[in-house]
Amino acid sequence: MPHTNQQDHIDAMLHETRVIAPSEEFQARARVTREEYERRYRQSLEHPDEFWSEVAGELYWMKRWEQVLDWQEPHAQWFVGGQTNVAYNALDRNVQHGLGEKRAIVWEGEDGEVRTYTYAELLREVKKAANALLGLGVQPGDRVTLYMPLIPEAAVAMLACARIGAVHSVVFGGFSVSALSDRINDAQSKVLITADGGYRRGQPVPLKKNADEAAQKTPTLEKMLVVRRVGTPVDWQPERDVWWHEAVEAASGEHEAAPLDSEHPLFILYTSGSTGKPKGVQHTTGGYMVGTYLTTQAVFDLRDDDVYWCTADVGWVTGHSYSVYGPLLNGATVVMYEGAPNQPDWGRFWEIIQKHRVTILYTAPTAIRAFMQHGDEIPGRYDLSSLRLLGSVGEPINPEAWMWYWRVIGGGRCPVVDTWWQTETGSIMLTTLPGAFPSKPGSAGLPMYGVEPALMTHDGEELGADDGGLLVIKRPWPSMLRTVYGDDERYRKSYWGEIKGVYFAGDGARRDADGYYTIVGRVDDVLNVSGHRLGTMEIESALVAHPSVSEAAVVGKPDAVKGESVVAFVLVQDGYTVDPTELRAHVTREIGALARPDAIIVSDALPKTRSGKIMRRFLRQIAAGQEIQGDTSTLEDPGVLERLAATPPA
Ligand code: 6R9
Repeated sequence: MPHTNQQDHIDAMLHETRVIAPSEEFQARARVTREEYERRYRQSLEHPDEFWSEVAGELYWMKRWEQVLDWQEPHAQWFVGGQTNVAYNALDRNVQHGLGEKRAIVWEGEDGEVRTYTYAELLREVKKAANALLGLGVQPGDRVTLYMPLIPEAAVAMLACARIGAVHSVVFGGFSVSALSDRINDAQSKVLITADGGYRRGQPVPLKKNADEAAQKTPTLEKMLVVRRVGTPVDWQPERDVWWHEAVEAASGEHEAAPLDSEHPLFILYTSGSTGKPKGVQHTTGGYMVGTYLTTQAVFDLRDDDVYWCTADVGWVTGHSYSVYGPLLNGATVVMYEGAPNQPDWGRFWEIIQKHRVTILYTAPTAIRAFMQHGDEIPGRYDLSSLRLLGSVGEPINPEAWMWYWRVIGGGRCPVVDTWWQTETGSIMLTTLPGAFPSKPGSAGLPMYGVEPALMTHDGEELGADDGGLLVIKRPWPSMLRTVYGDDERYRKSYWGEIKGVYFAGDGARRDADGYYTIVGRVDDVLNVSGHRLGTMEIESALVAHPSVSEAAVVGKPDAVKGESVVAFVLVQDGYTVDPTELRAHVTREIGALARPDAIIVSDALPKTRSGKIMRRFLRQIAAGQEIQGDTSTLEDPGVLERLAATPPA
């Protein structure tokens, strides 16, 4: 079994035997029955061309593909020769099918403001925004960085890019100035779309101010398009800055979606890996569209009258695939909420569900555990009877949180779909289709159509049922990443080079006799803090960039709410003292508050092998307050472990 940071979760899972079947009523109406899944799953593996042609054929193509898949490992091209446009399929196509008056986005600001866009209105906004971008000189293939709050303009901006063939790169609004400028520079973006600010826990976050600072270090950036959201004063560079409302208002409402090659890049999204700087995961048009369209429909059992709410910010892949593209491609009504779950109090989500009659809720285990900590009484005050399906994503969900979600939020009536996937996979890979199969709390479940998973050793030896191993995917799928932007070598090495001939996910998993997969966590140096991916290396680099730190090692510590918390071991630079408060502020400046260490342990040495490799395994044990286990004889100075264990964290 690979090591993971989530021993408690594994222990809980090993003893978990509960099976929760969907109600008769849910099963009777389910979009996908067990027979249907089994038939289509088999078809997707045995006759993939036929299967994927059927699915892609439900969408509109300006030119039909000539070949479904061209696989030159590790490079895939899907729907080769086809031309389409994701924004056209999400908007124009739905309007043509009579959904013009249907609500596309129901948005609620943290301050309580509500705005609604029908499909026809959203289409008009996107056409205008597309023209505004063209007016700023954006060409097909150009990169446009978005640094925005979760407001409708964020979705409009993404769709406008997709409409003209510009490649969006969304940077989460919680990231720092330097994280933003690094990502703009890596993508060589020409335009940055931002806002004066966005609300988070009642306070406006100064996005434009951060963007201005970042822009001092980004030579490729020509224009900044700024949405007025909070109305705070901002600095203005008239030759560079353009107000969104002025440019979009003035732009024409006529625009024909560009026919784009199926493999035309759609977006880049940066995510953390085990080494080096964040990777620009690149997705393309046709395959991503087909993957998100199909999975949203099947996994969420989507129907015409659903009110669908995925709580993810567009700064993460879940916000791309399941707050914007997947549901809009299916003509769904999407709820969007700008702010924090506890603003003004822990009832906010339930109030939104009650108010907008939400039927499908998709959120992260970290949020569920935080709600759980505040008791059953708060959700009990709201009418949650509109809900019919719940989803979970981002990290392993512990069985207790699963049961609470199912019982307290779902009233024991709503199936819970636990969905495993990654920035790199583009769409959901493993889940328990609601209505088709019973759920096993804590276990993601079965592969989606076209997904062929396996468990392997590092040497590529395939393991049987109930053996824990490395999770791999044995064949390409349409919404898979195509490369790491600007670094194809890294793409080859990280994903298709770890184990020969298969996609290496970086997660450890087990499989039971029914074929259900249970994810036990990352097997590399990637942390999952509140469902957000962070590389230990990234945080270490930020720490050693501070003058008081000469060396740093970062590990995760199991956390009841966040899944993992960040623990930093630091060595002091001669002549300095470490000020933990200042160091935390420094990491916040370098990366963002999400990477701030919860505990800092200042030491005179780190446990290293004679060859100088830091033994993080021991640091994890110390961080968790456990007894040291394992062979310490390879350490240069085994005594360091005792000293570290005796040092109180700051
Ligand atoms: C979609 C998303 C990917 C990593 C992944 C895994 C963890 C995501 C999970 C899950 C267990 C689930 N993960 N969903 N672990 N059960 N249902 O979160 O993408 O931010 O790239 O993170 O998150 O470790 O490898 P991303």
